Amino acid sequence: MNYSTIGKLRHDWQRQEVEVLFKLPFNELLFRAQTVHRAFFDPAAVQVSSLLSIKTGSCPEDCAYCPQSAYHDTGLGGEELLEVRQVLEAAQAARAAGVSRFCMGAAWRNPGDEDLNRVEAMIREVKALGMETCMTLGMLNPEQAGRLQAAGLDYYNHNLDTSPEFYGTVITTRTYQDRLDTLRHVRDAGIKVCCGGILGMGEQRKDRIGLLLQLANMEQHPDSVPVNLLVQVEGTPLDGVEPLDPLEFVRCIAVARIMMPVSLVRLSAGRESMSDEFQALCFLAGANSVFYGDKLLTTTNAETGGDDDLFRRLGMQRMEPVDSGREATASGEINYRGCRSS
Ligand code: SAM
Ligand code: DTB
Ligand code: SF4
Repeated sequence: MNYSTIGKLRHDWQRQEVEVLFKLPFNELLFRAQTVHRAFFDPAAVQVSSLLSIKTGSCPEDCAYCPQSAYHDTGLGGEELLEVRQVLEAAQAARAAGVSRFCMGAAWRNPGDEDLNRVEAMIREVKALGMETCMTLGMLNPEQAGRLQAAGLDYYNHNLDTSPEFYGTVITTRTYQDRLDTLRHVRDAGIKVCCGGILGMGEQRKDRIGLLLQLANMEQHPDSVPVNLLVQVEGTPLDGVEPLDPLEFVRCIAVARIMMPVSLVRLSAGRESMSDEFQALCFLAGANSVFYGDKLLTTTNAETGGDDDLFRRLGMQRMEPVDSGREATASGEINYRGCRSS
């Protein structure tokens, strides 16, 4: 790696150079990722988000990993969209637990225009608590993205999930291009993009590289990159798939950090099955965000008591919202707000 390139955002990554990164000796790869990480972030700071499922189950999509798909019998019933008051109560509890960003997810293919009225109220109420807001509601058209932006939404989560080549074996009811289109509408509306994927679905390294290339070669890197480790759920087609080697997962985090130096890289679903040492390696590789709270959307998360203990033992502190802000100019120079800039 040419260290003089640290500080430049690149959008022209070639498959071959990413393969070279993956093949580096583990210690060399982690050293490089650490070097990049420290150029832009305090390595002891971790951004903390929490999740709430605002509309659970009976989803019309067939995502093979997901317990909420109506195609799979996972014992989850379909629920109605929560009331604003219920969402507010959950957000207040998260704020009291020191969470800075509140993420709300709905098991929809896309939101209906009527649903958005209530969703907009949720955004306003949660923002009024002084928290950052994130929504993941499925596909959006440009008008819907504009409405969410006007309501004050900070982030929209919409994952590419895997490489374009592997995608068709996981989801058939919506295309890769549909996802790219939604991401474009979100970006054009001026909402920050949260976009990542899932590892451990039986994909090969070339697919993990394919996903990272898609993310890092976007015109603007996603502001936040959730890296999920598949949570295997009984009744889903991916239950029982060969688990991913933890060191390969750590390599992916390191390569994501190198390719997207100023993005928050979130250690997302799957932490419950990871040892403390596995998670510590992920933080060393450049992960600097987690979902905190006893529940993800429908499955259990790592326990908060264990997380508090882990952060204390690792000497990590929670990042203030301002620390995750950054501005990259057209020339690729970065003006970093709140975090270390050299
Ligand atoms: N329905 C919306 C959509 O798919 O865009 C939003 C909610 S969906 C549950 C959000 C993301 O959660 C998915 O894109 C996927 O990456 C992740 N996810 C779902 N089930 C998972 C699982 N079992 N393990 C890991 N990640 C999962
Ligand atoms: C993301 O990438 N991971 C989160 C969030 N975005 C919405 C969801 C994880 C879901 C895990 C399975 C469940 O709890 O239902
Ligand atoms: Fe539905 Fe989202 Fe689950 Fe796919 S990932 S089945 S779209 S809730």
